[in-house]
Amino acid sequence: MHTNVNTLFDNLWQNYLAVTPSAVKVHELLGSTQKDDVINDHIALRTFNHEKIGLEKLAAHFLAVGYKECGEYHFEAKKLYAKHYEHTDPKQPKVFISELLVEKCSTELQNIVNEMVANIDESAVTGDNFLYSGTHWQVDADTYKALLAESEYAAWMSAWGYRANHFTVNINELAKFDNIEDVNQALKDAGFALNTSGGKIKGSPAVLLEQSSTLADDFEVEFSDTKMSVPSCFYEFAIRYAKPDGELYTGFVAASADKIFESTNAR
Ligand code: OOG
Ligand code: NI
Repeated sequence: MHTNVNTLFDNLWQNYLAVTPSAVKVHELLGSTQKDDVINDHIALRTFNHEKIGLEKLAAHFLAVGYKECGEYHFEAKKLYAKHYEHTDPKQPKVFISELLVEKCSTELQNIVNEMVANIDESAVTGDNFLYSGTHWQVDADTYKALLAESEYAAWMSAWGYRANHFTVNINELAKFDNIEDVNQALKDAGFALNTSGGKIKGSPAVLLEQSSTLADDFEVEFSDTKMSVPSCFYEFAIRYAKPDGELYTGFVAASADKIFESTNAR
């Protein structure tokens, strides 16, 4: 496990950039006049609720560098469960970790996932690089498609594994923008495709959080039998509003998160 939070995020960022070429363009567009470039509100990771690599196993890496568990979220239809974590230093990005509830899925999916997970070396899970170690297995293109038919999330995991699936621009900290509509317009003008599931803007000032996101880049994956481009990772944009006590809301909104997951759907 890492002992330094900045090293952990630097590595997650480099690993994310390697399959998300549009992320650099997002920074150029939104952060170019700022000396500190873009501040990230949060990142997200995905896994399966398998004992060996469940969300608590991923969370342990963040607890080790000063994070605390905060909220939990349920996604019935997508068969997902998630928790979010915050650092004692509020300037560090929040972390959203979800897991697929595999036992709620078909036997076929369970068999595929069990085979993937069996390939993970137990000792790798606590290794420094686990959170940006990608896949520990190789599925064939038909297996990817079979997973996709049942769970886009499971298919994404089979192709990309352990890595940050998105970073999130903290709009509150941007110098050039002070609302999400203008951010979305600038992204549209620059040619980015946004996730429109549930509308371009998820949430509202009433729930203290508004979010939007790009659709994931398409990036080539080497499946066991062929190479194929599939959705990799995306960028999210979030603006937070103050609670009655005057402090910005720091949680997530399940109804919005449900739609953000769809940023890795095929275009
Ligand atoms: C996470 C989706 C939820 C948010 O900010 O609500 C989310 C994912 O796609 O893995 O990021
Ligand atoms: Ni997010």
